[in-house]
Amino acid sequence: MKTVVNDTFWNRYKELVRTGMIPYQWKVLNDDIDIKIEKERNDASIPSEKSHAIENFKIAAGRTKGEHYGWVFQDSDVYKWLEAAAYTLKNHWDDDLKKITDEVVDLIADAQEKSGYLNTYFTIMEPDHKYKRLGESHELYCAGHFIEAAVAYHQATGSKKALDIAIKLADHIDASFGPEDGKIHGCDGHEEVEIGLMRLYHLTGEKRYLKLSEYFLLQRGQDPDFFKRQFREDTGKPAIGGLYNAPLTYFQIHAPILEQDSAEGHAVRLVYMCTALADVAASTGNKDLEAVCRKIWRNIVDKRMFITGGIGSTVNGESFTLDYDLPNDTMYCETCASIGLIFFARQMLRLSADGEFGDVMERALYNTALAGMALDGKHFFYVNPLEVVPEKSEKDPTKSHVKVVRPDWLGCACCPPNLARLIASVEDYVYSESGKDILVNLFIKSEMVREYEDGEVTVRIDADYPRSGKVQIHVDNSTKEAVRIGVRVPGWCDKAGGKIVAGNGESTIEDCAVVAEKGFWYTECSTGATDIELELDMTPRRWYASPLVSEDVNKVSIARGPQVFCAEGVDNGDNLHLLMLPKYAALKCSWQDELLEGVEVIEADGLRTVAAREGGLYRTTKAETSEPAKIKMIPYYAWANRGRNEMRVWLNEKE
Ligand code: FUB
Ligand code: ZN
Repeated sequence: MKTVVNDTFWNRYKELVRTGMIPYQWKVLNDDIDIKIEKERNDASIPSEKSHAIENFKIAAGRTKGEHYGWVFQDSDVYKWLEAAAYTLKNHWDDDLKKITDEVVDLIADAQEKSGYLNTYFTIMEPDHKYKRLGESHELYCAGHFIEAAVAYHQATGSKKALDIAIKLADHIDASFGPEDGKIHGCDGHEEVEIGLMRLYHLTGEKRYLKLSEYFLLQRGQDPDFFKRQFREDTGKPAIGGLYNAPLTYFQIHAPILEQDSAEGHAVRLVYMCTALADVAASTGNKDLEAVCRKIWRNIVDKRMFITGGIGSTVNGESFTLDYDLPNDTMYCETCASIGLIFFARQMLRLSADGEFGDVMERALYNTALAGMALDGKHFFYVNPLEVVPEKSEKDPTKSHVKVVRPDWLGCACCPPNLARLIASVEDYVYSESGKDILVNLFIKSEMVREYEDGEVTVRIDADYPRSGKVQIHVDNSTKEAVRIGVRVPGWCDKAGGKIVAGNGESTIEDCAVVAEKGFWYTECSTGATDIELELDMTPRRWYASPLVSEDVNKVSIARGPQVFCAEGVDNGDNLHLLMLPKYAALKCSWQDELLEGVEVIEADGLRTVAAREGGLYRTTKAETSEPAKIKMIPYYAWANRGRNEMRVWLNEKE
């Protein structure tokens, strides 16, 4: 499948990655820019003087002298950047960028040890402690990111340079880990290598990589004391303080993976684990692994996901907590966690064509993932709140992780380059294959070509989504047989219509020419051209949380299409908790070209509680009155682009 995106909304982002994020991040990784790097929360031990990521490679490569600086997983910032650059090159060749990426690959090659081992922290600081503290070391996590980058780089440039390093690294890992005697019987504290190995398997067809990925997954929970035992036995100095006190759930090792049925622990780790698990399940047909994916998926989507597609309810261990625990103002909702959820959803679509996977992918993409970055592409959130009062973030230590304005960069910079690689490869999420069927998952203006033995099928989406709900899909089938196109009908849309125009005439989408199955409308497209038109009702909708979410009782959230909206102080004044949106107030939409690079705005006649002057902090009577207030909302992803101010996704509702 080859897809090219040509979309108003996404082209702006892709251009931002190409012209803004990639050059900016390159400078940051080289410490070649005057910016303020913020600690992600009040914790003096967080390294935030500089990035030093490229310098670490230079030292490991023997080109310069010095000590490693930064998190033990600092290398992964470079790898994710390289992966984003590779996708960008694929879409938009650029000799200058190619030259830089080539140099980076050469540097990485020099930093790789003869054995194939690759990790600057351990090469520089603890050469005798490799693979000896896997609970914290992130060695395999970094390896996974490099392998992913190398595959992308090879696919974009045709060069084998990075791939050779990746194969050497993967083979070194394969020789070091596994069930055989003499190998380490363990896995990494942070899942990721499993994803990288699967990508290498898909590219090379080498089954060893698939087996190794599966081994690492199945190893989770088999020996729950493994990380602590390694730590007790190793004499090296801890690279991440306190990690060994984390509960087993943090690492998803509390139970053998086949017995896990809920989303536990560190949210990014969990979704990365599930991404690989679903990939292995889809690639091998292993129904037991698939069942685990489905159970964890259900738990996330039914009980542990914020309306914005954010996951992770607490800063403590950046983790899930319990069902229905979705606090709007202390949550974590790390950008990387939503990105990981998108990866997971994409793999689930390989397991079955169920529109819900596309729904969640879209929710996470258009809300939390994009909110992770400012509209200028140079400021980033790590944590994505649904409710913010700036003073509370500044003065309440339990909210120190909830930033109010996106920093230039973060001590732990996992999110910015993760976002760059996601946006740079967004075309990979638009369509997917389900047997012979082609699925349209996202409504991004694009063209996709899929080759068959006797011809090809081209699918062209014409849309201005999410601004408009009108989606036109043109299919050209040059093969001899009919091909089914499944178009996702979003779960958020209760009114969808459309029509199909094929060689044999026109029919409405309700006709029997279209089969509805699990959130997809299927059309048989015979040889020749077929036009499918989908009309999604973009009227803003009121959404309510399950009453079991205590935080959201009597509150309402507004969404238009896939976009969740929020109210900001700059439009509505302070004390957003005093605003009330009447249950039947009309929600008026208008497109505002000049605002926030062009956004839909939703306005409503609401009310604001006027606090009674009399009475102290506590009263026996409710003497408050209310006054009319215009409520103005913008899409959540665009919040915090107009300075420090309050923000709220869930508003009080007035019956
Ligand atoms: O541990 C590596 C990355 O740093 C994780 O994925 C993020 O959650 C952050 O903890
Ligand atoms: Zn992150």
